[in-house]
Amino acid sequence: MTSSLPLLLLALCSLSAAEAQLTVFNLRASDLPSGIVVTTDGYVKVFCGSASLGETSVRNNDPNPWWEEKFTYFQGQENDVLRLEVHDSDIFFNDLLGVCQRQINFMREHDCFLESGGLLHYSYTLNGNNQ
Ligand SMILES: [Ca+2]
Repeated sequence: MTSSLPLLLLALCSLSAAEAQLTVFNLRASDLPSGIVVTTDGYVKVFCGSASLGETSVRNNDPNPWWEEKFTYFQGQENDVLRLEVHDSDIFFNDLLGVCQRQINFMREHDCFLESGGLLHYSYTLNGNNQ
């Protein structure tokens, strides 16, 4: 199927904007840049709109890390902006490797190319009815 077609636009969908539970999971990256810094120690910060959902642990010295953390937000809404920031941890400062940002919709798996190189894959669900 074509569930990962990045150009598929679903903006015309007119679902209810009721609050729902957003769950972000299955975060993994590949080919994170390792030439600029001594080691690539990746972690991800997760945001929905202006809310911070938290951040993953740091995967030390791994250009192809994955993270087991799940992030849940109970006030998610269709078309909220889900934002994931991939950072490289360092002793003195943290480098931002790239930002993945897009509106929540039916597309539940994404591959996002990072500004500094590499790729971030993530999945999410948005559950609207909990009655
Ligand atoms: Ca580092």
